[in-house]
Amino acid sequence: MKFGVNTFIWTAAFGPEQLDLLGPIKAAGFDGVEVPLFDAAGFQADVIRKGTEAHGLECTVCSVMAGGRSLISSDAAVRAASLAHCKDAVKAAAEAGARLIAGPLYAPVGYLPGRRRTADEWRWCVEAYQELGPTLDQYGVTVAIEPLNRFETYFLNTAADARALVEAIGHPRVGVLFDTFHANIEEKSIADGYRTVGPYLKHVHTCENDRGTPGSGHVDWQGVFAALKEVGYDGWLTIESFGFSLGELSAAAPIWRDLAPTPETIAFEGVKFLKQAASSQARAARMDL
Ligand code: LER
Ligand code: MN
Repeated sequence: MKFGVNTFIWTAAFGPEQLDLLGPIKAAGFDGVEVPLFDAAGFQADVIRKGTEAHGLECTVCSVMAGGRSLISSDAAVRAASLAHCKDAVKAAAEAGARLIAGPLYAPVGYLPGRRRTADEWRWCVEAYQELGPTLDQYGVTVAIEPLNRFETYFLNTAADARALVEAIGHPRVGVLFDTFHANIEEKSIADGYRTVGPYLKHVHTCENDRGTPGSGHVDWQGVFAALKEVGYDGWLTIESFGFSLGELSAAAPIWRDLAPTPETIAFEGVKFLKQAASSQARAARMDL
């Protein structure tokens, strides 16, 4: 498995001013960084590629539907523009050297119309991803769709629904990002959520129940690592938390207090804990044999 950190902990954008983050991230033992993509046009693929390569880091991309975009809008023109944006985002991610673009790529985070999703919305989402498939193949990029908790979306909340969605899409480069923070709110058992996603699991956000330092709260990490082993997951474990100045994302995924003394505490203490938890799980699994 590979360990990553989402730079949302520090910043909403990643450009030349953020390159100083990469040395300490590498020194803390991470294999890669996850960089934000709100708008393909403003995404600094070249800076990211050169910066990560220079530090021996890999890169994944976390994206959200910003600027009024939605793949499930009742307005066909909005859906078409949003799909075009997703195609541009896939190309931009590939230019940055990323093989994975992940996030709640269906509706804006925090969009809550006060009703359940409709069959039309589900169909529009399936059709959009089926149309995105050839672009994913062309650029060798996988997309991992993230269910969010009920306070951040009404469209996709659970492991079961995320699996049903990617099964309906039926493209090998479309899978699920499953985040322990959301699962802690929506699943009866976080570990069983990972078992439900099973073979469709393409990315993991390893977050504590309050988005503080992994290992400092009540997420059942032993259970999570056992489930990841059972489903044969060998991808990224990426720590995600949010700073206070991420524009519309700060409003939609709000954190209004310090969860640790510094953002670095969440990332750098968190990765130590996750590495230890992963290796003790591996030891326990060997002893079971
Ligand atoms: C939002 O809560 C989240 O988990 C992110 O991965 C992307 O917005
Ligand atoms: Mn997440």
